[in-house]
Amino acid sequence: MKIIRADVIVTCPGRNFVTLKVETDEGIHGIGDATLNGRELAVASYLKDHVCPLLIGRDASRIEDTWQFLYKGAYWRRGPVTMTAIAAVDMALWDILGKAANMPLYKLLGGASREGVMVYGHATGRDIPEALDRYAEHIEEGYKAIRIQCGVPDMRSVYGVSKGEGMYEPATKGSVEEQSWSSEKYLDFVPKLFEAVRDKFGFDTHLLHDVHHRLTPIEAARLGKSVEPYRLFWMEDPTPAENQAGFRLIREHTVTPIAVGEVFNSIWDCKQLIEEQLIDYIRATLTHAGGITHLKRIADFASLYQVRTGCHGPSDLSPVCMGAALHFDLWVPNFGVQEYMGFPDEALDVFPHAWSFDRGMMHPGEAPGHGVDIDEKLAAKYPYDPAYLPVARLEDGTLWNW
Ligand code: EZ4
Ligand code: CO
Repeated sequence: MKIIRADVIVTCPGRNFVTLKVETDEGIHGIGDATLNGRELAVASYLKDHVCPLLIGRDASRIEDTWQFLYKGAYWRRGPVTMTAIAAVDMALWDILGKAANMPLYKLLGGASREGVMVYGHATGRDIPEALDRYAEHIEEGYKAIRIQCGVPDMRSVYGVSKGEGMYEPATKGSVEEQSWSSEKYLDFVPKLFEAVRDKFGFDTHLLHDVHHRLTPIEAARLGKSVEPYRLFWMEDPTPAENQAGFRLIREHTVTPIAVGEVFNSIWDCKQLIEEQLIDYIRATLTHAGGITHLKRIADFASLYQVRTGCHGPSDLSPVCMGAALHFDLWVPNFGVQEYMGFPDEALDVFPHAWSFDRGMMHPGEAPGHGVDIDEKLAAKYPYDPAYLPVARLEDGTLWNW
């Protein structure tokens, strides 16, 4: 089965997505997600100008060899743009293989390890009462795991909190939004938020929180220690992870579990964090970390150290990634949880999908491949609309980690 075409589709049904479509001489096609929020066209060009021509004539079933060819063959290894492009090819080829075998992807991977995939939703509010209302709604919808984010008094804007009504979307059109940040105000406030959740709802739901890279290691250690009574499922990205050894400092002080890795693109980004058991959950995701082929490698390595998966699943990864991730999650033995932010309605129409949601649990469905397709005619109605992620500055104007 030979690849005869590979096309990149850029569309904006509610937000921007980049999709790779690979076609074979047997009439089977597969698709992969290539979305890199705020830098979409760099990946589109990497694929169109450099990768797609190399795919023509290749055997579509040689997935591992194609991965190695694109990784080693570029000479310039790793990086989010390269690894997202490779991921899109990989996802599309697994989709094709599933369709050729008439099997859902999770069966090709080794079959289901569980009945369904526990996902966590986002409860966000401008203040504690609003955040608690959103938390209550998630409990009513059946969520077993809920992430909570909340505005901090006297701080202009906070990561994860929508400005108006409706879904949280970090990217803004036209220009870069400047947010402000004070670690002192946040650290004084956020334990009160978790206390309010546990006081009101008890300990029956898994409680998650995203620090979004804002603290220094010693501040993160203080946070983890101060919130131990509220038994978080995880605190996410407590500090930037370029310096993996920095997490030793956090580990010396707290038993609050740690999740890291949504910005990672390779097993090398995770290596020290995993082998020194400095984290509990690895958040690397299919689209940004080299697809099924590479995420399998990361998960197997993590399993040696009892680190479990917690794949990134924001609305800026397309429904294609969501579908493929659910197959991965249903199979992966060391599964932890899957993030699920939901999608704009227009995006769900552009990407017909086999996956389903029922009371906080998701299932990838039984369609062959990863079960997600693209309606190209509909996609063409939503042209690319450039948007940027925000930046954060300290109150004196210093550029900080967003
Ligand atoms: O800010 O995907 O845990 N989820 C997150 C996300 C990221 C966005 C950036 O594009 O941190 O909401
Ligand atoms: Co995050």
